[in-house]
Amino acid sequence: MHPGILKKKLRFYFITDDGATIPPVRQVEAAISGGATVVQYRNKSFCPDSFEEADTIRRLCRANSIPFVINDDPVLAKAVKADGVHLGQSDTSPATARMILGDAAIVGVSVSTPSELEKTDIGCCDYVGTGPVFDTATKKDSKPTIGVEGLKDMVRRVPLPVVAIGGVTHDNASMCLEAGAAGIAVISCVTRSADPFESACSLARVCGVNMPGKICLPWNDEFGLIDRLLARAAENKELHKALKIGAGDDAAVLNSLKAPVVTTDTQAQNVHFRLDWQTPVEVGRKAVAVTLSDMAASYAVPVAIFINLALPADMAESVALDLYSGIVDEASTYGCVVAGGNLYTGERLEINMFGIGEAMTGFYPSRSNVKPGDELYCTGCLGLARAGLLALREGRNDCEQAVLAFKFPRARFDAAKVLADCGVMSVTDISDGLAGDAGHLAAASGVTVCFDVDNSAYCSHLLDFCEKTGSSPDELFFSGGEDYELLFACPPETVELVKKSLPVYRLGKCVPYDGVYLRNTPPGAASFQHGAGS
Ligand code: 3NM
Repeated sequence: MHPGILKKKLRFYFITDDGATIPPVRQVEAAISGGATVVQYRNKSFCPDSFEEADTIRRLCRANSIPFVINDDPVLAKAVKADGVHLGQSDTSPATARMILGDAAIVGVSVSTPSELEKTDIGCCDYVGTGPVFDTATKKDSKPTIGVEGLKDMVRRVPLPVVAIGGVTHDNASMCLEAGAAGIAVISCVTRSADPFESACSLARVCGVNMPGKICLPWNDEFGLIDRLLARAAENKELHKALKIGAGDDAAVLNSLKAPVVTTDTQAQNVHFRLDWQTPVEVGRKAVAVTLSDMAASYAVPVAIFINLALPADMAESVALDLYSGIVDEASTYGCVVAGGNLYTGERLEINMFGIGEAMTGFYPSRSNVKPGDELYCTGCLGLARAGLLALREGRNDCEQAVLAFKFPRARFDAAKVLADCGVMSVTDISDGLAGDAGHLAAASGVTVCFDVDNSAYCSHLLDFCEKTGSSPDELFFSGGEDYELLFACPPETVELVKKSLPVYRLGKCVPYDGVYLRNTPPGAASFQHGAGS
């Protein structure tokens, strides 16, 4: 987890109580619906029978996008697939915990005093818990209280986020935050309160975090969920005229299409999107735009889409419903109906989408139609979506336009219509980056593309991003993927015709194949390949 994101998640840290009258699962429900931002499972008498309890709490945390940490034991954390572990001074060392759980895990450690800090290898940790700040009856073997001054001193010394623990309540939590703590950790203030939910809400208010008011439950009712998804898909009645039989039956029946065009695409969690960067609605919208972009590049008008959805068992039902809302809304902006789909349990959220459309014209553009002498152009800003991805990865909040370009690409049917009307014969959408997609055109047509890019092709938002981050505009322009602008090649006189209706940007020209497909690419320009976590 990115340190900036983890720091926010540490704000309201709830720890389960193995001595309270209400069971830990109910405690966690109250804490999460009241606004807790991270949950630690602490059970000093853990036995194999407790495993189910830990697993239920993990599923609740997952469904609510809340990190789930296990107290003391990294092996147990691994076994219950927790997001991390919190270690005491007498537990396994942070380095061993890191080895067991891997780089992506959250590793926290309790440090009470400067001398403990000296002995602790915090280089392997993500945060430090410090206390007891105030008197506590919950931890029987607790150390002497360190007070707010002791907390301040630790905040000064520790180069990681510090979470204040021990006797923290709504009355003193703000003192801890003012002392520089990234967050507060509580047990009894929630678990021993007459109303744990209200108590969590009061703490959330002091911490300045959102109070959801309810808990999201993991989906577990396939047929019920399908009905609710279908209800969302049925919202735009007008678009359903494209169907004789729509979603909900064994198969959809479409009104006959003269020249059907079919395309497919997959968006997979942690490969194409991340739910800590994008909301489910945003993910749904982008999945549609990306799928339909191929159709725009084929000069087809979209008619219907079908969705095959893999949902992790511990994902909240609300994620699937929001995803579908994004899908239905985005599809309807292109006049396209959601005509059916399928649902299954998968390891990660995956949206496999199929689009069916109808050809706009009597001819089909193809990557293999480029002729020597054609000019190479694109329909909009390149590299900005990749800049947005980098900004999200780095947790930057000063690159709004770049992030918008990454999150909300458009399938360029407007541009495709102009190119089709002007008779442009060779088009592709830029999903892999300019160098990659120009390479595809060149290889399919057996020509060489000589780049000679107009300065005006570099949009101001891209240049602004590069100035702020020290990135290379050339590298992003040539290698950044996912802009979904159209790349096209045609004779110079056709370009003049296109320019009357559409702003386009010159990238170079095509010449007879001379032994390489691409000439004049700047150093480092390579097609973007999806890797884990991209
Ligand atoms: N660790 P309450 S104090 C689990 O000082 C724990 O490291 C502490 O419970 C430490 O919020 C503590 O009920 C107990 O005071 C916190």
